[in-house]
Amino acid sequence: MQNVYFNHDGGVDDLISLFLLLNMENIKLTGVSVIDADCYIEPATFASRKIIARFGDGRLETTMSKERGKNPFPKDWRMHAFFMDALPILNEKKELAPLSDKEAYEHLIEKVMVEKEKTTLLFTGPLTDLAKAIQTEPSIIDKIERLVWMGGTYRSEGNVHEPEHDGTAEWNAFWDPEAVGIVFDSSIEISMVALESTIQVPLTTDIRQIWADQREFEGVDFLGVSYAVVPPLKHFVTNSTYYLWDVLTTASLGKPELVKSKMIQTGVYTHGPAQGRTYEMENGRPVTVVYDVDHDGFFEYITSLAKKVKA
Ligand code: AGV
Ligand code: CA
Repeated sequence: MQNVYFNHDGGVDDLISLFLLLNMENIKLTGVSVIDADCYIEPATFASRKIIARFGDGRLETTMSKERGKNPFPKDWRMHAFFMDALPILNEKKELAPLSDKEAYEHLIEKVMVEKEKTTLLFTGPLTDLAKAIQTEPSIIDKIERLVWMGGTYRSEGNVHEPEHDGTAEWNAFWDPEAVGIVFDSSIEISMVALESTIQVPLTTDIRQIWADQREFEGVDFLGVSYAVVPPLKHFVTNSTYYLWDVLTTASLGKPELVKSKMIQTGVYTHGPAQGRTYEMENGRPVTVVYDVDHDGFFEYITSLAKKVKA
């Protein structure tokens, strides 16, 4: 059993990650926090509490971050949280898992410190809450097994297409580049699931069909319906093309043999037109970066986790 604390930002793949984590046998979730980045925080928090109540241990606490980023996410993407919160499957039983009144960084510190064993941190949004936690309570570092983060890229192209930016950054890093700098300056072991691996798992119509074919399983239907709000990759990649970024990151925790990683020495730009860009440099901060994934094995794994939930 590994302890996992999950901080996410309420996108479709963040919330599906929560759902899948609750169905993994080798993982004990110790807390969940939501940050107001690629979502609106109220529906994203409600959706999290409903997912936990329906599919998990109803005592698991969720909390809301009060942090704000440098570069806001596009509104269209943030709206997905309202869709997720409104899904009938999450509202049928009118159950809500508990909400903590602590701020996310305090909740993170508390949940890590209270466990006897170390905790793995899973972050599928910006690193803002972790940066604040290590600045507030540096002693948590000794109790962190490692950080598994969806963010960054070492490709020449990122996924930020915004005015005054050069396009080299990944969004979670771009939202709060300084937080990435603070976490890189700490001694926490870091595994990054960067764009080099997530671009291998786009949402396609074939994947949708696999889920549609198995919708008699309530969990698989939940996957299919959730991903219905985002466009599939059909003709060419656009700014709204959806990949299974966070779900791949979460799956790499539950089943590490699905991915291949390599060590990179890194830095991050915190200001200017490349802000949020992670880059390779000699004598930089060592991180492990996932660069390859077993595509079919990954989709089989997540679909099999979802199949555990029958109607
Ligand atoms: O950069 C990927 C991160 C992931 O944590 N997010 C979405 C995932 O939750 C931002 C993002 C990039 N492109 C997007 C994003 C898109 N087309 N739609 C929604 N979010
Ligand atoms: Ca996310």
